[in-house]
Amino acid sequence: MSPARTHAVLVIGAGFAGLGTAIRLRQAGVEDVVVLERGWEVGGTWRDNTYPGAACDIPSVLYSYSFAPNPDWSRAYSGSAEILRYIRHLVEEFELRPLIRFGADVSELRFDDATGTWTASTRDGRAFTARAAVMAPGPLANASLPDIRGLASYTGHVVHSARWDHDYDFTDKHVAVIGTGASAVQIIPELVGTARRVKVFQRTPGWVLPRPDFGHPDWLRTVFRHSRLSQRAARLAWFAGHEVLALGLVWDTVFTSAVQAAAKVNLRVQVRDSWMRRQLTPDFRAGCKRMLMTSDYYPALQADNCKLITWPIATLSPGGIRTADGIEHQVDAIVFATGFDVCKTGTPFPVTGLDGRRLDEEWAGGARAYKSVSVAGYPNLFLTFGPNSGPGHNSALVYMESQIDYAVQGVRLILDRDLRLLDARPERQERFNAEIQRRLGATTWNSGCRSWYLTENGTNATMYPGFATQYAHQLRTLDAADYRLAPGLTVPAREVGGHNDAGSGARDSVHECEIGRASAATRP
Ligand code: N01
Repeated sequence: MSPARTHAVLVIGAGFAGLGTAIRLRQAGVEDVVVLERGWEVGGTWRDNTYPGAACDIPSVLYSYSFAPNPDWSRAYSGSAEILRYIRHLVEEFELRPLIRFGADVSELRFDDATGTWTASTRDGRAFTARAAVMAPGPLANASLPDIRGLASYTGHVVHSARWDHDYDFTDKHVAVIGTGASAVQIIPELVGTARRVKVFQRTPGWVLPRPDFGHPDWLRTVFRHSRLSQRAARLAWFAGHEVLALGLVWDTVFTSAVQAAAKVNLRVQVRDSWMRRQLTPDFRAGCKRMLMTSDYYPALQADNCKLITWPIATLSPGGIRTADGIEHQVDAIVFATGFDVCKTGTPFPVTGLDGRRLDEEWAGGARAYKSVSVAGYPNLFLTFGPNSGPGHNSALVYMESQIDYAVQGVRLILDRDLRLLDARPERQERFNAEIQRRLGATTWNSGCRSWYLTENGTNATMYPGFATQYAHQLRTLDAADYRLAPGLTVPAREVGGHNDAGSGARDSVHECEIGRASAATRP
């Protein structure tokens, strides 16, 4: 099916990143933006994660866009419903709904060397073409149901944390929870409050610190409403506090030992039983896996109707879970809080770049990009939460904003200079990645635990080894010298959707004509 016309930009995903991209593109004067969303509502992970207790472990003042502050957060750490309301508010406030194509589940993204355009095909047979594409499918979009032996034989109810079944009533039920990560520690206290009995199957305990949550009093909201400066100051204060945490959570330092000591004090204060404290003491460095921020998890584990099971799961059986000690745990329902399938070595759908190269093939040994946003050989394409862009200590939204604003500069450059190709220089990408991998060596993530940050062979293609400030700084200005540029369009300008004359903001050191047209474009 041939696409109707060539848009300025395709954005894939209508979660936080995709919507933020659309907003910033429009603010930069790029109006012809199409947002492709596979679901039927906006919100991404916050639309999908509706499990009881779902909340953000980063303060809302910081877990929101700096260009769209919300004075009305009800508390320091908001729940998922309030975050989703904020996302929906963005859609209305910035009039994004007309840009979004719902039910557009992208099955392929393909670059046309001759025209310098990307075409996204969707599973329902539609095709959308644009001068540039921004990938914003979210790193945590696909729930992971582990391949546990006997899973198919279990006859009770199965729920995944990221696809909660609100029709199932847990009241008075015997429930098993598999997993003790960031999602599980939020779900377990809620289930303990409703179910008859909860058994928590822990494979690896995590480091836990209390979450300093508090309700925002009316006066604070009034101050926020009347003074943007006060909101900015609060955001800055939270930001600075989290940056300090990097000293212990990103790098394996004496501060890491201090974080562990604080977590051990928390464990000792909250858990009475010494054997249980041993079961809950991690054997890896704090920060290696995501730090768990919760004040009600340990109390829930000690409730009369809750039991922590640390024997490995041997198999699922028709009635429940059999552990390696031979005990059969009969349960009515199993909650899998087992995380997500994260694309560390592939792409969520086939992405075909210059000369027919495939991104999943190139990333088979671990994903790599230039500054996490561009990939050599895939011109005019920008990634949000691309390789090595993840934070371990600060708000994902801070990282996201930097990626978006960098991508917007790239889009402006393509449109303003009428470029066919804006392609990251492979040698700069190589140098960048060598440096990232070198720096990762000193981080807690590479200190020897198993986590979703690492590939099977231990490559860390997920996290950024530095402060959020450093990450944002390197993305502040898109330097055209980092890219190979090719001018000239086969797409007639009048076919391309409108953009105004706002300046690109990209550093003006363009070296054009370095890539030949179409088939003359060579692999690096
Ligand atoms: O998933 P996880 P999550 N048998 O992968 C266990 C974000 N998030 O959904 O540690 C038995 O962290 C696994 O055990 P182990 C945040 O970025 C943010 O909790 O691998 N157990 C682990 O305990 C986070 O990092 C918020 O040994 C199995 C758990 O399942 C990311 O989402 C809130 C198993 C999976 O933990 C993922 O968190 C919630 C098996 N076969 C989540 N397979 C915020 O507040 C897996 N496990 C922002």
